[in-house]
Amino acid sequence: MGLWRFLKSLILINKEVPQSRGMLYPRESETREVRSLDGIWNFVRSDQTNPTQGVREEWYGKDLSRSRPTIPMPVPASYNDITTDNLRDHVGTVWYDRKFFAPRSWAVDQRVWLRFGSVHYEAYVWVNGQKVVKHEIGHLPFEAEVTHLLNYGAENRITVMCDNALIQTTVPQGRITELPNDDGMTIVQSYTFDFFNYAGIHRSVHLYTTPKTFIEEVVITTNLSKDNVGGEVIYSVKFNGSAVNEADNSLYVRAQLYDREGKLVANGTSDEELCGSLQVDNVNPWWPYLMHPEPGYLYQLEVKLHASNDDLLDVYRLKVGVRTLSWSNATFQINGRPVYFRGFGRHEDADVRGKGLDNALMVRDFNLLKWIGANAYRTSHYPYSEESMQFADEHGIMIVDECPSVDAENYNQELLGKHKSSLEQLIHRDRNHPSVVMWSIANEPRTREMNADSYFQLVANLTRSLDKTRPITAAIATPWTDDKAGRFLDIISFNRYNAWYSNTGRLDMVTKKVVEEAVAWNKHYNKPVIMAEYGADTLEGLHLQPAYVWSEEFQTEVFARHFKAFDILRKKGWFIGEFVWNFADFKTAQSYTRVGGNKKGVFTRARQPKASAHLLRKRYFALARELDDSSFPEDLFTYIADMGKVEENT
Ligand code: BDP
Repeated sequence: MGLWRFLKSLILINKEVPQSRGMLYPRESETREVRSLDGIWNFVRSDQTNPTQGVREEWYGKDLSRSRPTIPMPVPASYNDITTDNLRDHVGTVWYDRKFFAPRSWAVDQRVWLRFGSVHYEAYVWVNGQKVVKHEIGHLPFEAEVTHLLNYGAENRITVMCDNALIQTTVPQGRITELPNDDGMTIVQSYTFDFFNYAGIHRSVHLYTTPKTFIEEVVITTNLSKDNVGGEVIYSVKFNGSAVNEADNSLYVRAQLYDREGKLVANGTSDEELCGSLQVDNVNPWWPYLMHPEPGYLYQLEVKLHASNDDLLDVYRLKVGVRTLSWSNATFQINGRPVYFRGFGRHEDADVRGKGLDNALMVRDFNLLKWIGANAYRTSHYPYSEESMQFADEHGIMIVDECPSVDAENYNQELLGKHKSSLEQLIHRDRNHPSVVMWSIANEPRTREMNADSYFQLVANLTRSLDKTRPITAAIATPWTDDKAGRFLDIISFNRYNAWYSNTGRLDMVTKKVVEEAVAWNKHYNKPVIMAEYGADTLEGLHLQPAYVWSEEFQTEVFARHFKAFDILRKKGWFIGEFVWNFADFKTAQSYTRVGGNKKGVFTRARQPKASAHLLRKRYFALARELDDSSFPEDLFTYIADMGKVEENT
């Protein structure tokens, strides 16, 4: 590296990131129609050694099947585990297409939008052969207006090229290398993060209509009076399009708030900036699961955009939870009450469909979260589906919302730009969810490396500038002695695998180490501390007594040793949460440390409990009873004997 390039690599400059626009979750209303394009699409994989061939040969100009033989591919789903050949390990571009009709009625006086919930990692989209949109970074939605490209009352074609290649300037990072194999040379994708790089059209594809002048954005914040009796919903709306007549610049918004029973509880008219606030008497605040008998209380906000002559232009409805968050150097509070997080790190991962949205799995997972008494999870290590965020709102599950940066290293200007952009897009998408209580700006970044301090200062500054209502964390594994990022966070989260990656098998080397490390983090930064990951790989059905690594007994014991540490730490006042790694077993890249994937799940990949799940359930409900006065589920303890006498005497 020349001297100049070396010096340049030392300096990271704060550059603006592009601002997201629109992207409200597609919802029907009296002014909007929504159509799903989910289903079976046609699919072609490119030649790995010639990934841009399809673009050069303009495959998007006609049906894919006229350029290459196609195979059927479900949307939404990862494409990797659908076929029986090695599509799983394909590196580079793949193509999808399908046809759809645009009804004649859509031709008049409206706009049509094409929206993707997420495509991993990079997507190029054409409609009827015309380029529509390009989007980089998986797990985040993107959309474009296609009004001018559609044939109304006729058939249309949508074509998507998706590229899964990860390099040193993508988020997350990876490396592509060319290696000799038995047939010559082959392209290999490698990455350091510990989950399979599933790819494809992962979430739903929608067409939706809006009026010509429409509600483009709604931003909500909420307040509560000290006694939690009075609530306030503050809204700010942006519209797009010209007012009905050119001279008419004075659009306004009517906002109406309905409770769960559909009763109107507040309404008002916006100011000229389309902002306003609604006061709610005897409010039902949004509470986390088990912190209140009625958790996840949501109101419905109806936003109506009017022209100055009172004509109704557009209507959009969204759910609103009224709650406040506050934090200090020792606590995190919701509605003025301290929160202790009992939760999980998770993955969007399942057999066959990989990271594809699956409503059945999502509902099962929430049933399990509630069964086990958890009140939170981190969207490790990327944004989860919008549908799951809505579900968390409704069920009172708190979310630590993580951007897709995992194992960040070799900090450089381009990476910084994309990392910041991923947070900008995430905050834009999730800012209205009451369930989102914290932003996680990275998982296990290499924070001892050169430039980690200026890099994370810039990432944290951007996050704070976009949302001051939520604290910032990052899950750090670098020892506190070497870490350069913690000082930019509000809450310290650390990941550590005592008795697993360090001192393997030594159950007697857990409790003290966890206590010592948490205390050290707190002393060093004077901030609240969460243990964001701990755990042990466990092969379901493997029983070994005394406990031995990989057995169900071992996982259970590892948990118990951590619980002891957490209880010592809770007394110190600044230790605010425990997150098990992981909710369920999940797929990883192939490695000799992974038997069919990462097996640190408390549930199997098929979402059945391991022995540790029953122990964890007892702890989480015990904590809920101690801290939030909730009651035990009837089946929490298995009957063993008539304990009446024993209980009476204690
Ligand atoms: C942590 C990572 C997580 C891994 C876990 C493990 O944050 O993604 O899956 O270790 O190795 O370091 O199980």
